[in-house]
Amino acid sequence: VAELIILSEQQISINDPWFPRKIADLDNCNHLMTMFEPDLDHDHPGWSDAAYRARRKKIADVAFTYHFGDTIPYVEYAPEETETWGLIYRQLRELLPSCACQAHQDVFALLEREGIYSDKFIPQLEDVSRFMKSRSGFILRPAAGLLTARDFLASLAFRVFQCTQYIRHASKPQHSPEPDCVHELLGHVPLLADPAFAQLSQEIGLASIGASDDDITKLATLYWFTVEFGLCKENDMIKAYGAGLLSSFGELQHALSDVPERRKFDPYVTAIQPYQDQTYQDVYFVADSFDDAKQKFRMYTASMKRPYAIHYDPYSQSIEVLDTS
Ligand code: NLE
Ligand code: FE2
Repeated sequence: VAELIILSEQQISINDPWFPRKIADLDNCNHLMTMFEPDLDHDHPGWSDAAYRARRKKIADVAFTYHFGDTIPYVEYAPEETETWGLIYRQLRELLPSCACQAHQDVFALLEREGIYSDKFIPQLEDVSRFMKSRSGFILRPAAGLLTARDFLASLAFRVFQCTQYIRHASKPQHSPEPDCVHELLGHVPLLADPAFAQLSQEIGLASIGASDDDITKLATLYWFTVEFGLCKENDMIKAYGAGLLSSFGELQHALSDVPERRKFDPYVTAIQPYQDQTYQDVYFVADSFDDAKQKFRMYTASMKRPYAIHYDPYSQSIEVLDTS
């Protein structure tokens, strides 16, 4: 892993950056950000819990041996893990009808009807991935934790969502600073299974391919304030479509309360807004509608500069560089 990280850093600093050309190349796009590792971060809720840390590592390690096309290994969750899941699930289930955007609610209901989601068990990534594939073409691949923005965004270009499989520490169910299976499954999956949202996600991914470090930072910031923490108007009410809100019953209520500041979504402003990732946000961006967010995002990515044009071929699941000379 260490070797890969160094190689990747050299590759992305040169003028003709390396990027995955075919979907199997995503096996090389699993570089982790180290900031939330419970072994390294004293503020992590699991810091003083050695058993939790060992468990999390065991589940996360699957990601390093996984290859594109493999069945995602099933995890046998312990009763206390399922209990944490159930507690969060029931809390969120109460809030979603009044707080979540319609597209999220529609797919969530379908997942329950098909018996894939329930408060009784943690869904297995392989089952969820199959469901998503049939709805929008998105698939999951296991990830060991928070990935670098470049690797994470690149996978979206191929309609692949890198997904953690371990669950947050039981002491802090209402909010986790890092992704975990609750966040991925309850926050991201319903919208990624929605064809229009899937299309937008892939476009964000394609915009990141071969982008400069500065553009990657801006795209990651935009992603943060939209896909993770975005709000949008629906029938004159403000609803959440950001996955970081839809997976945190603490922050979901905070975001829609009178406490935080809410500003109008404008990608050029939002892309440079500083943020922190330890606790609830104090500013959120509200789009006039879900479609408005998509339109504006598209305008922004279309105006990004890249020395060449790229094309995604869905039949071979590969990216072609078009000669623009
Ligand atoms: N704060 C979110 C949650 O508690 O589910 C996770 C955010 C990951 C970026
Ligand atoms: Fe996320």
